[in-house]
Amino acid sequence: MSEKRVFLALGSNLGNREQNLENAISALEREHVRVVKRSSVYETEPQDVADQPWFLNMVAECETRCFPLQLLAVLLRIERDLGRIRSNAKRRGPRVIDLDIVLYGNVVMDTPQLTVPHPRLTERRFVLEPLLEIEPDLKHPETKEPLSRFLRAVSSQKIRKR
Ligand code: PH2
Ligand code: MG
Ligand code: MG
Repeated sequence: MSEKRVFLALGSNLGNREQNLENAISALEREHVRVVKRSSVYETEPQDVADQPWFLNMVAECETRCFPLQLLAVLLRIERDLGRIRSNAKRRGPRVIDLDIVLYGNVVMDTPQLTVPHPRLTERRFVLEPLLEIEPDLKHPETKEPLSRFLRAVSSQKIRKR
């Protein structure tokens, strides 16, 4: 299989947040997920669950030969290796590291394990802004809408470049 271009969202709001992002990038490289571009790091207001520390978020453009579900398995393993403990009671709550597939080439898929593009991509400034910083002309693979169109609707979410 040829290399596929994927965009990953990275987030951390527990422990040494910068270090957690760096450790995740290094772990990706070790797993043959080659990071070709990285956005700035942004300090971002928590969404969904407001009562938790602010996040550091960034987006990485990567190349990989992994299929989507293989890539997901790699990301979940890295999260666990970096100390992430998953709990149903704390969904969308604080985490050492979160690694999400935002875009996988132009793939559109919806399975119980994985939905691509990320289902909340267009609602989240902390994903859209770093993503468009790396690749301003990206379009939604399903609707072909320019992703930049969604920025205005999320402009009240507080984020700032570090
Ligand atoms: N992740 C969540 C829930 N809320 N808020 C910010 N600012 N950044 C995140 O990465 C984040 C969030 C669940 O994945
Ligand atoms: Mg997430
Ligand atoms: Mg996740």
